[in-house]
Amino acid sequence: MTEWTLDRPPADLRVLVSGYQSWSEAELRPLTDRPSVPLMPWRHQQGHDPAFLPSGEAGVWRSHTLIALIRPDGGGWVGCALDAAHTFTHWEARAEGDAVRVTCTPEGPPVEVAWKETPDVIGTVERLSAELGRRMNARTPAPLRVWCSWYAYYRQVTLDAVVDNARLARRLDLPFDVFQLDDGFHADLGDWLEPGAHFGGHARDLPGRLRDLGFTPGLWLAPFLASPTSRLFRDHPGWMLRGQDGRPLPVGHNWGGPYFALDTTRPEVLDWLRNLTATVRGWGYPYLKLDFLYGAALPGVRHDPGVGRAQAYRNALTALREGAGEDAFLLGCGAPLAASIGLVDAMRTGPDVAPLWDDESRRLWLGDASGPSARNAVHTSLSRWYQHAWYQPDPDVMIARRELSLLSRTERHTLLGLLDTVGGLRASSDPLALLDPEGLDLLRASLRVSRPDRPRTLTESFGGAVTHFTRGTF
Ligand code: 9PG
Repeated sequence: MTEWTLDRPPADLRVLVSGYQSWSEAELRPLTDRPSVPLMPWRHQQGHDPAFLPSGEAGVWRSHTLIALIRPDGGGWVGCALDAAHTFTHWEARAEGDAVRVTCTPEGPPVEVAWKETPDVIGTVERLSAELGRRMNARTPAPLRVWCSWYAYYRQVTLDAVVDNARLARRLDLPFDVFQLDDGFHADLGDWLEPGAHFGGHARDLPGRLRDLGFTPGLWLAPFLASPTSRLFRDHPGWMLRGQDGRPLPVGHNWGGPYFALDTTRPEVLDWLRNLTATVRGWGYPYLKLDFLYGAALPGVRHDPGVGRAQAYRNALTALREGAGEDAFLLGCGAPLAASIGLVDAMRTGPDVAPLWDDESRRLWLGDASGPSARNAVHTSLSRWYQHAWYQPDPDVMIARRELSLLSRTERHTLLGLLDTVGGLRASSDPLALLDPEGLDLLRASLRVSRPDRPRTLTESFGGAVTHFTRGTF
């Protein structure tokens, strides 16, 4: 552990924290505020690092990889790990009487970190983040425009619905690059290669039809997970990450029940993962949304206890990359952020968008700002603006429809503006037949903002609003 003490700092310091994985909240808050801890225990695994949860104490802020303390004049202090391949770097800033104590604790082998006092925190955050990206050979390809089935059809998606949307997109001349099938096509969590009963077809039959319409086929997988009812689990119960009691460890609660994660320190699991992405690549999917990736980085009992969490995670992601191919486009989601640099092309940098602005009861009363809402998605991905040097950021989808949505017109336009500010991947998930002329204009605008020169600095993209951001009024 390394420690720094700031004696008598200004009273109105703000703290910028990055969160652990895609869905963990990242924010800029007065140091004296109290960070929230989700009341539901299963959210600790799904939205946070269970080994380093938010403190829940006023004035005590925890962050992964990067932390900054910002004075009202824009100066302050920045701490940043300069490598994340083997180590999760835990930062804590603690207001204590007249001082602030900052500690940095590596989980894993020692790691080089930078700690700087600076007149320009925003600029220093960007420079250190770029340095980390360079050292880890970040992949930052040109942005893509993606239609994704999730926020249109959720698990009720069918093969025909995706093809119908692709046909309509072609007819309307909507400039999508990728049509991506999300959750809902497979037999069970882990049984990716077998069709689900409601999908009305087989995922391997979709790519040809999308290609004929001029789109690149994309597919969603949660490759590290297995449901207790899956064939994967029945055939290989010994492949699961275990708890201290020796039993498969439940690693979250979704899809109507708990689920397990693969132990990626087993060579046969890495072979299985390599084979999975090679198979779907062979079906014709060069674009993969790899979701719930936190499953390979959880604390637990592994076959090889000598492999740390960050390394177990990177080995697993490397196997997926090897199977998919060097030229595949991999979007990480629900993923430890810095540990993914160099292995993914794009990364979800916030919680899910939903067709509503804010789920205030869940956020404030249950202490969980990782739930789906437009507010949570843009609040967190904006607070991670500097991560464009790590991968292409994906702030999640635009929702332009009026039907099947609680977003007001103003909220739809605000969502568009904030997604544009983050830049990176441009995604949409409306059933296209639902869009009225105004919705289509909004959708086109959200695709137009896709640009290869992502915003370099907040000042460029926010203009005068940058002061509001650094002052914490956003
Ligand atoms: C498919 C979805 C979509 C979406 C992903 C992810 O913490 N949670 O319980 C939780 C559940 C689902 C979720 C995010 C968090 O959504 O982000 O785009 O692909 O899976 O199931």
